[in-house]
Amino acid sequence: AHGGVRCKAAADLDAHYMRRCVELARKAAGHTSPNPMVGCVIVRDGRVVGEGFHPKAGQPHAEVFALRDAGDLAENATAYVSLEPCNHYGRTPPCTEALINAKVKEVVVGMTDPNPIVASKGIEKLQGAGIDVKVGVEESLCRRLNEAYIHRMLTGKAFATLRATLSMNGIVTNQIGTGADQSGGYYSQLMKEYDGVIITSDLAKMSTLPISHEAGANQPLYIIIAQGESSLLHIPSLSEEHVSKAIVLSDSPVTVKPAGVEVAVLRQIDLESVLQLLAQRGLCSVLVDFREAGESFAALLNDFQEDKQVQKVVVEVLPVWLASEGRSNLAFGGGQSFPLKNLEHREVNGSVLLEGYV
Ligand code: AOF
Ligand code: ZN
Repeated sequence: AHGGVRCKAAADLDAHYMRRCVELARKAAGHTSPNPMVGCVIVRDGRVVGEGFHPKAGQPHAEVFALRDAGDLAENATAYVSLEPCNHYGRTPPCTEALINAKVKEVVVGMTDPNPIVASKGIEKLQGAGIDVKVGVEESLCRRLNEAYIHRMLTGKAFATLRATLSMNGIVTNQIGTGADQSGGYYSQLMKEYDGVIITSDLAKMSTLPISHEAGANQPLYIIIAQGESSLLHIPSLSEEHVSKAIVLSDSPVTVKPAGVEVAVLRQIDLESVLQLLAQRGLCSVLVDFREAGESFAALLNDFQEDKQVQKVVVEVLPVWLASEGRSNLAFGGGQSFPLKNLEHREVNGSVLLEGYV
């Protein structure tokens, strides 16, 4: 019985340090694509001696920062990593080598890396060097952390989340809840975490582009859908700083456009080709921001469940009853009804936020 208690305590500790890895990894949210977010904690004799996370693609991996932080204390220590350590020379040398050279005794891994050039080879390499490896601690948390990275790796498409705000009577509205786009607000946080946001040219023309107000946030790439339009002269919010962060996707040649804006002409604008194009550009996640002025999205989003193009839905319900004449609801998604999975809800400044997976 004592052994059982000790085992449970050890498992609880493993989970505790892994949650810390995830917390560390999240510090780089919105900065790592096309790489995953990864955190690492080095523990020796029940004490944390090193911590690190992957800050940005091209920079060292989480393990390297944590090992540097631990210095000599990494010897005989346990390294916790939210993702399997890599075993390849990419932009940076393999983390397996760094862990072996540091003489850690044990490595606890949150999840294996879906990247085909890593896929379990990192674990095998560590085991081959005589290091104990434990895999799958707080695995669902680690998967959730990198749901977009995993999706892109497995499908070659960006992970898409559909977002909309509804009134109590189900009308789509352009307006978002009080404080939602201020620092700490849910919308500002989405803008920080997502690599890109898809909006219609109608919206781009009539209001300012959404931005994140979180400290140190990376602003998303603006993907402006312009179907059947040849002139985009007036996008008032495309200031100089935004120009490099915007791409217009059109199904017809755009003759007049704001200076400096990149235009990609697609034969046909369907969500699948858009998500493929974005993944090729290194985006892991994209928010499809459905606004009142977003009716041209309806075609894009038809059959999204059958197509498996949209992975997640975020709906904000405002405590307001809106005049309904001529207003739209979210009438797309194909002829099928289906439940959303892993539903979560919370109250944010008087609105209710619902999140679910398709
Ligand atoms: C880790 N720890 O912190 C990260 C890993 O181009 P590179 O060298 O940065 O390699 C990118 C790949 O390495 C990425 O696709 C993923 O498989 C892995 N990321 N691995 O051990 C880390 N960020
Ligand atoms: Zn690595």
